[in-house]
Amino acid sequence: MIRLPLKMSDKDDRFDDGDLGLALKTRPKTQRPPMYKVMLLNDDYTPMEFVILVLERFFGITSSQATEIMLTVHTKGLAVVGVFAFEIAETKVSQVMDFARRHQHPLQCTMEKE
Ligand code: TYC
Repeated sequence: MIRLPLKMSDKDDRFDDGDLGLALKTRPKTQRPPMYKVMLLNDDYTPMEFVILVLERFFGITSSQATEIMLTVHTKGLAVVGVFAFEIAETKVSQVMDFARRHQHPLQCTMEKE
């Protein structure tokens, strides 16, 4: 009788040495950098149109999404506009705060570790 060599296949669990399971359970040495939520806060004076412009200009958000987010801030008091790495979040906050100050609006933008 001629014995054919056994064929190794992914579906044949006799050849499953568990490497994949081990790899998944092993903690990677590299960690992801922390991410930061950038939020807009409501106030009684900043015009709605200005907030929409800020969202479009600094966050690349479409005008219909920007309107939605602005209304969320207006009704709930604040909303997360985006989540970024530290330096990008910091830049967004500065850009928004500078732009609002230059236009003499009290709009507040803050960031918080996720
Ligand atoms: N509450 C403001 C108004 O009624 C509008 C507004 C929305 C202001 C969002 C700030 O982050 C803000 N004109």
